[in-house]
This record gives sequence, C-alpha cells and structure tokens, in this order.
Amino acid sequence: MKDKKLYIGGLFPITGTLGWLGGQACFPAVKLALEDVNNRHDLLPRYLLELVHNDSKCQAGLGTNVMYDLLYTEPVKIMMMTGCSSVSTFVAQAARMWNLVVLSYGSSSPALSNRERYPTFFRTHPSAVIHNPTRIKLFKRFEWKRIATIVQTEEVWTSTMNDLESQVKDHGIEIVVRQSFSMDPSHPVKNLKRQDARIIVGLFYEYMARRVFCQAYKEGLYGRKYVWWIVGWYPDNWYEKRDEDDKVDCTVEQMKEVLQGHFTTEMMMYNQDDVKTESGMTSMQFDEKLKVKLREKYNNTQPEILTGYPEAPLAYDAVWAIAHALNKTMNRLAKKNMLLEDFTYNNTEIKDEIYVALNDTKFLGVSGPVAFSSKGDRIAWTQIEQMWDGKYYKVGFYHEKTDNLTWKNTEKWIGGRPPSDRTEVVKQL
Ligand code: ABU
Repeated sequence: MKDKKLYIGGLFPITGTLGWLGGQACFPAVKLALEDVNNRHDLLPRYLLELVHNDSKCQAGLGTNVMYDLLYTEPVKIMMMTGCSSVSTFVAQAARMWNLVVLSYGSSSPALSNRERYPTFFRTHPSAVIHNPTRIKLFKRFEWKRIATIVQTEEVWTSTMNDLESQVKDHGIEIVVRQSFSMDPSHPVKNLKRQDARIIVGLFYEYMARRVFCQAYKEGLYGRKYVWWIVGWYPDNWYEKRDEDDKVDCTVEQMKEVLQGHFTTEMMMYNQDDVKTESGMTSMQFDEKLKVKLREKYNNTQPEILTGYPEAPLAYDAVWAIAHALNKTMNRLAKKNMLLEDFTYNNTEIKDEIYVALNDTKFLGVSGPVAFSSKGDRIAWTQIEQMWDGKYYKVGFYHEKTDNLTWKNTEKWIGGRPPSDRTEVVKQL
C-alpha cells in the first residue's frame, strides 16, 4: 500500500514573454507521468510521488526565488525538476548546498554539462551541442565552407555557438560573419546583409526568432541566395504568434515568405518504434493521451501549438527516471537500515545514493531510450526539418556516434539547387 509521500520540487516556465515557456505542455505531461508512476505498485511500493511546483516564467531571478520558496517551506523535497536553461543554471549551481539532485526536462544549454559547476545535474533534454555535428554534416553535403552566425546573448546560445566554432574548424568550414544581440536584432541582421552572409545559423529563443525574421524580411535576407538554420523545438506555428511586446510588425504572409526553405535541427523526441515503452504505452498512445489532457486544460486549443508540446515526452520520461532512481535508492538504503524519508538537506549519503541510481538509470521511454552520459546528458538522434509554405517537413535524420545520415532527398530549393556560400564571380571572356 502506498501510504507515504515523497515530495519533488518543480519549476515550470509557463507564463511571461521571455525564454522558453514550455511548462505549458510539459507540466501536464509531468502530471500524467505522476499518475502513471503512482499507479505502478512494483515501483516505490510504499510511496506516492507528489509534486510541489511553481511558475518560473523562464526568468533566472524569479526562478531562484521559487527555488528558495520550495526549499524553505515544508515538506522537504527529495529532488528538484527544472525547465528552461536560464533557470536551471541557477538552481543546479545552488542545489549542491542542499544536497539535491536536479533533473531537467527542458534545458539545452551546453554549459550545464560542466560537472564542476553543476555536480548533481541531469537532464532528459539533450544538450544543444547535438545540433552541431548535424549542421556540419549537412554543410559538407551541400559544399558550404563559409557560414554566418547570429546569436542571442544568453548562455544557452553562446555556449552552443562556442561549440560550433570549435567543431567547424576541424572540418574546413569558416565562420565569416558573427553577429550577436541581447534584445534588438535589427542592426545585427542589417550587418549580416551588408557582409554578404548566405548560410546563416541563428541561435535564439522563439520570441526573438520572430524579431530576427521580421527584420530579415525587411532587409531582403531571404530567397534563393540564402539558407537559414535554426533550432527545431519551437511550436509549429511559432511565426504566426504575437506576444504583447513582440515588436513584430510583419504579417504572417511576410513571415512565411522569409522562412521559406529554412532548415531546423532537433533531437528526435519520440520513440520511433511501435513498441510498448516502460509506461506500458507506445509513444503514439502517450501522444494521444497527452493531447486529451491538453485539450481539456486549454479548452480545445490545438495541442501542437502549445509551447513545450515537442518536449512533453522528455518531461514525461523525467518523472519515470526519478521514480526508477528513487526505487533503486530505496533498495540500497534498506541494506543500510535507512529510508528515503530520512532525507534532509544535510544528508550527503542519501544524495550520493540518488546520484548513483540516476546515473545508472536506463529504460525505454516514450522519448526513446533514456540513459545519461557521465556529464548527466541525454544521448539521442537528431532530425532535420525544412519549412515550405509555412509547414515543416522531415527531410533527414542523423546519429552522430555512428555518423549515420538518413537523407530523404525531399528538400526543396527556391532557386532549384542549393545556393552558393558566397557571391559567385562571373568570368568575363
Ligand atoms: N527545448 C527547449 C530548450 C529551452 C532551454 O534550453 O532553455
């Protein structure tokens, strides 16, 4: 009988306008996972997992306050779950002081792989560095040796860019134009145009993407000569949305025009095989169940347009990872005559046991095989999509470890073929 409770502290970015507000779909996914885990009598047979949570708005300062609130208010939380990178970096750095292991379902910042800074941090969301080998593989395929970059100055993006910088060098690819911005991308976009950028990697959050591409539209930085590369986890209709202070005055049609033919890269967030996962559901069954929950919660809004919908499988699997790790910890503690509920924020021994157990956790999740590298990172395949007439189409898949690229040859080019990475000099005879 499950007659005891274990509490998990949760930070979910749900409201606001900055960063990634993926809690909108990830929070319901976490609730679903808690119901499913608590119904499993072979996992944590005496314990119910309960979530104590709040909205971090994806803001570091507010997120830190929420964390302190969770820590200074009873009951003791045995672990923490976090969402976006900007909040995770603060929580994960402070967590060691409270002997807390942190698991994030929504953090992509490569900086979080630093075990010295974040010794107890794990994530079901892969690090954004997984995009870079995919990008390089395709730049080589299309014979592009000169690329340009535009980056929002947040650690999640700048650390991804640093990794790209170091990786392209080994492949004979040069970054010829580098631009960055904090809030206003208009001058950096103008500079891209002025400096003849052609193949452009853009690293920014969704609300900034709207500003960047609206400016790119105004500068004419689109069409047959240009190819943009961005991340693939924005919701499908991201370019149609307008936040109150978006500062975006382009129409949806103009946005479609500037976005025609751009590519995105992203981790494959769903298990591809039609097999039962640890939860007893196939990934498609999970998706159906989640959609029902999301429609109920958001009055029949299309679930696909909620921020965090693509990452929901990672949030669902994060709860299962916690349940498995705590179950293993419970068994190991029993041999020492200790219990999970003995955990306090001064208890290094139980924290170490949880760390070892999570580090060893392996199962087939709805997002694919769940396992963590020695840096607490997720290992995964990437998928490549291209937008055409406002819709995304899958064009390929890549697995870095095996250098396996599956390319469907279905991509389209505005000029009929991949553009050159530079101004072509026409020889005069
Ligand atoms: N896929 C969402 C990543 C958000 C973040 O790293 O902040």
